[in-house]
Amino acid sequence: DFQSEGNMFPRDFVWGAATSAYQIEGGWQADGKGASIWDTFCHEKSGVFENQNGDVACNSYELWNKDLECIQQLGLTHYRLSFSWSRLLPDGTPKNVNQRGVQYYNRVINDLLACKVSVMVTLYHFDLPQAIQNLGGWKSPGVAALFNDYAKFCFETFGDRVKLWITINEPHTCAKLGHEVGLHAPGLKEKGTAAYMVGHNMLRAHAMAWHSYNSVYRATQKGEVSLALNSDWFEPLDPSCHEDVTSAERDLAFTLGWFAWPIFVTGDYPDIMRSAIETQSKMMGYSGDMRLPRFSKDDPPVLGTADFFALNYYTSRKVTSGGCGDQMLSMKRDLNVEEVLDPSWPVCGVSWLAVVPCGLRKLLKYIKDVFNNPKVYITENGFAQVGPAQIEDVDRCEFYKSTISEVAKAMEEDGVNVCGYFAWSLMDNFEWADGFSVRFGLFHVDFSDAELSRTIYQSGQEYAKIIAKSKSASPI
Ligand code: GBH
Repeated sequence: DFQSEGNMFPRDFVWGAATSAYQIEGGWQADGKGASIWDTFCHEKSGVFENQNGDVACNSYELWNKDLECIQQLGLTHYRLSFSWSRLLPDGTPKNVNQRGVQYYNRVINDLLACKVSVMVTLYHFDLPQAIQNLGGWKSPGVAALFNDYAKFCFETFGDRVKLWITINEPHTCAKLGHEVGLHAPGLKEKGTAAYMVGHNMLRAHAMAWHSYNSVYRATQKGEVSLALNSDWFEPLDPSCHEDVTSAERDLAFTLGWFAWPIFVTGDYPDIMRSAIETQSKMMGYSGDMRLPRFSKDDPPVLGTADFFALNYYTSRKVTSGGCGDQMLSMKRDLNVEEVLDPSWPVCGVSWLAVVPCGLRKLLKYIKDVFNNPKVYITENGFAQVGPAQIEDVDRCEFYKSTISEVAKAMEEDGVNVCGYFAWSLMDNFEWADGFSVRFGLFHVDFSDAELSRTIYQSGQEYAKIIAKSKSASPI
């Protein structure tokens, strides 16, 4: 049995923390690395907080040993990192391999394994090689085959040691913030069209890579491949109001369902998503190509291309109908919901992050029921600080304790097959459009100090305690 404090997880439960390349590495042009769209986006001053950038970030490219010390101090069983595609392949293709980049990730992986820490690698966490953006980026159908080449290169080079792979992190965020809202690189604001095309090409890219692994590498390497999907938990503002209920369903379909339905349920997008988009196309007299594409028989099938479910969960919303002020075609108009926060939910540092640990339990139960009871890894979950850093982050300690206890309840009481939990993030880092003003770390990073010194937060100590307890008190 699991205790509610979360100290009775199965013995093989995965306890991790996560980071991503652009957010921590720095070394943006060290040793032959090619530029990525985030290098370009930041240098073009596209709206990042105080025009900050990830040129140096936590300098993990040079200070990896410090990160490893942090990982050991927490007692993690697993570390989730991402590869910088353009560090390994500066022009995006395996025609030119940057051996210094290969050496860097070899060292990281080998050091982790030597310390008995297993590795989960994300191949793509928002940082497309600029050379591929120049060919049209994720909007262009050809990107899928290029991604597949990159993925095969990584399986071939690192797959003898890496057994957990995430192809793409948060296609929803890449599509929406990168191509609809313009808050992320490449900063496009092509409302109501580009994001669906990008999402489609990401699904095609993911599926190709999964099939490559499945047919060429799985038998010898014996690893598992999935993609990390982010979703809030959405529930109706008034559960007795039919429109609120369908609005919450629509929100789930447009966020999680967009990517999970094709992979886990039908091989196609959710009906409610397709019909909502088609209705708007007609209403707005849209005469371009179909906005939400169809999957082609010429591509490898997407259905069944995940060996586990990887979930990034941060927050929850109450949903009610209407509320779309957009006069023009847009994703927001297609979705046509209004999202509100329950007044009882505390909002941590960043405005979008209401703290709702019980929403994670509900979302996990939903995933079990709707996506056929998959193995689930929570690949990201965390809590942010804004303003002067506080090492004694009592509220974040409470956050981790209550969230992990909700995970235990999901396992024990709802029978969800949760295999692991990764805190976001190992350390404070470059928080995309928020620059260094928002801190998600279990370790504080002093960005004003040339050494970029890492100091454990109280929440880091709390997490280490939870892990230690779990390891010593496991029932199985
Ligand atoms: C994750 O996304 C990312 O994978 C990770 O790199 C990042 O550091 C972490 O979150 C913390 O943010 O600005 O109002 O448009 C989490 C999912 C989806 C949460 C988009 C923020 C934007 C809200 N994100 N959402 S808004």
